[in-house]
Amino acid sequence: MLVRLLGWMAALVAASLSPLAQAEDGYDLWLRYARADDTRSQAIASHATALVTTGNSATMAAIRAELQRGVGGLTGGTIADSQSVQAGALWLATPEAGAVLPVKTDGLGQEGYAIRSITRDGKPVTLLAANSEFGLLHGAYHWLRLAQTGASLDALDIRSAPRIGLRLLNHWDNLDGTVERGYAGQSIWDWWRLPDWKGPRYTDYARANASIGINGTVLNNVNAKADSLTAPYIAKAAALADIFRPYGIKVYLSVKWTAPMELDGLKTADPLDPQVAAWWKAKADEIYRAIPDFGGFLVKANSEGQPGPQDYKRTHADGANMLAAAVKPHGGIVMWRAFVYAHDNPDDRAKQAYSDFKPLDGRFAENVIVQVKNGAIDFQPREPFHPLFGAMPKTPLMMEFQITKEYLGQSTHLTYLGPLFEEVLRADTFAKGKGSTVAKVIDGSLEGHRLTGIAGVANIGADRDWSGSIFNQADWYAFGRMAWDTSLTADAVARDWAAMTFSPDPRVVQPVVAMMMGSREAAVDYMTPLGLAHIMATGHHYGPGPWVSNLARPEWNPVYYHKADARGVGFDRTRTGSNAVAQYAPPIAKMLSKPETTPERDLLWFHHVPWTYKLKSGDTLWDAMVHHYDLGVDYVAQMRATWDALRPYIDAERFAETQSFLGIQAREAKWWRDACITYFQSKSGLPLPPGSAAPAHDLGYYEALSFPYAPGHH
Ligand code: GCW
Repeated sequence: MLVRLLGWMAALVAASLSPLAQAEDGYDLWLRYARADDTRSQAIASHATALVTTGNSATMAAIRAELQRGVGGLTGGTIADSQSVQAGALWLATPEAGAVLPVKTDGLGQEGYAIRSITRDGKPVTLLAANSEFGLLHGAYHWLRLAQTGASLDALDIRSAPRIGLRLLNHWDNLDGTVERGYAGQSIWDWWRLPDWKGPRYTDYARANASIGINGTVLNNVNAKADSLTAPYIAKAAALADIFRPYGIKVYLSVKWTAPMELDGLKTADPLDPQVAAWWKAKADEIYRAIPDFGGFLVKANSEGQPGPQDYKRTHADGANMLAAAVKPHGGIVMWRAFVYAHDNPDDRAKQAYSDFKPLDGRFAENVIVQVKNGAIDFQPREPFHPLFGAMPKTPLMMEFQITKEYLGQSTHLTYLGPLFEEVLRADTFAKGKGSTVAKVIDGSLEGHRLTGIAGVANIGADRDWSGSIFNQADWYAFGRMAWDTSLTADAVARDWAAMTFSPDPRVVQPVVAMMMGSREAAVDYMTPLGLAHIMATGHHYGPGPWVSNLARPEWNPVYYHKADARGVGFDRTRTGSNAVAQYAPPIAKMLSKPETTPERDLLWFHHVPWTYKLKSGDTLWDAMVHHYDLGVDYVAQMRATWDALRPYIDAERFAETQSFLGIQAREAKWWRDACITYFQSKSGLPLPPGSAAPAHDLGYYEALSFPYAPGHH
């Protein structure tokens, strides 16, 4: 027995030394801290000869542990704790610690930090200064990022503070462990075994989020169950809050509007009923007893069948304000979603949120923030920015992005979302003249709001690699970085991510970033070019279904969105149609009122255009559409070739997974192209432009495909 055990152990030791054991499964995300080459490793070590910190809080312990882990991994050495500043030390200090800091921390707020190379008593040191330990934590991650990406650690003079206060993940995680629109396995919240079993993954989740500046998480699906507000589930949420607290991450819950009726038998959920208000107040008190720094509530009401205040002839403001009063004494907030459209409203779906919410501007309590999706329909590969941005100056609005790629290839397509985030944040609403960007609306600077926020629907699950694919990790990463600093470019963020995730070697970073940067446009091209939207197949929203016309609600059918007929294609949202363009500020509305002045990328979103309409290139709309579908397919082929050439530089496991997924993407991009071209050709009746290959099958073939077990659809 013993002999056998020893044999086993020898085998294990051998395996851990062999290169195969170096294969990576993606669990470490961008915090791998892989050993740097010798020159680099020495440079890092010389800037981390000692770690000078004060305080014994859990946050300080987390900072020290992360720096140890990081420097240890990158250099193979250790970084010793020291009481005094020595040459090459990393010195972390807050003004509270009594230090007279040679760096001003004014303007850094409670989360920002400064990193400066200074000389202290004649010795070169790196000072990391902040007003709070959370600021130090973020600064430590910044320094580690510099170390990981091969950036210089000399002559540093960095100041960074977020402009947006709430930078949250929204988990659409259900209590039964499934994740709505989740493509990375089951929920990471092990509700069943919480609050007793607190697995290490929760701490790694907090580390990953803190490293990119995320400071809050909504634990449960907006399609909420009342049960999440029962005592056992509050205790479970409290256990998670305890783990996240040292990392500066607060916990929030989605709530179901009718919880007082479901849980305690109240006769109504009318927000103006005193008993209902009292119930929520008592519930908030109960939550805050368990989670003193609980963030607040997120609410999906009167949307897609969820109950809400309108069921009692009250407004969204009535509902939000009642909940806001309940959490206010504790400093909590309410995030009220504007994603609403009603089955009995025949108006253009794209107009309904604005129509419902715009009249409520100025009617929300001060601790309410309205959460608006980036576009007016639903997380499409491309949408024009939501017309509510800039249209409710008296109400703080927060952004809702979708990190999980419900409509962009889910877990297998490589479609980097950084460019989508950048495009939306930089879009100009013209609400207060030129330069009134969406970023300025949500950071509060345009309209003078102090409550500010941005949320991303998480793409995290129990899969070993967290996000369902290595490249999907980049979307989580980019969301956090761009939420912290909306002026970052998608390209810069991709560079950091690629360097940390794979290697800082330019032979890796350059091609990986090149693949990533065009990948979202490629998905637009092979799925919904020129402003097409929502032509995905029923339910799972994965593959193409432009022909679908049999669903109960008109706006659930792709034909509602593209309106293709023998004459042309597209949704007329000008005055001759739904007039959704009038919801934008006058300069934008004017620009969008004519096809000639509408950006071509949004053409069919706003106009029904003849198939023979001439685009700026001189091509007809039909030819251009086919061309875009071809471009998308070609781009995926290029990504495959680029990735194949990276084989020598990437570990076997992550190389193989990405290679396989790119194969899936290539096949499916072609499927999208062929199915859409076949369908639209059945309307246009026009031949394919020269050089464009005939689709592989006829329309009946594509229509017959069905995927009842596609993941993420619950
Ligand atoms: O994107 C759509 C999704 C639903 C989702 C809804 C929402 C949580 O298809 O799955 O429900 O939006 O955002 O509320």
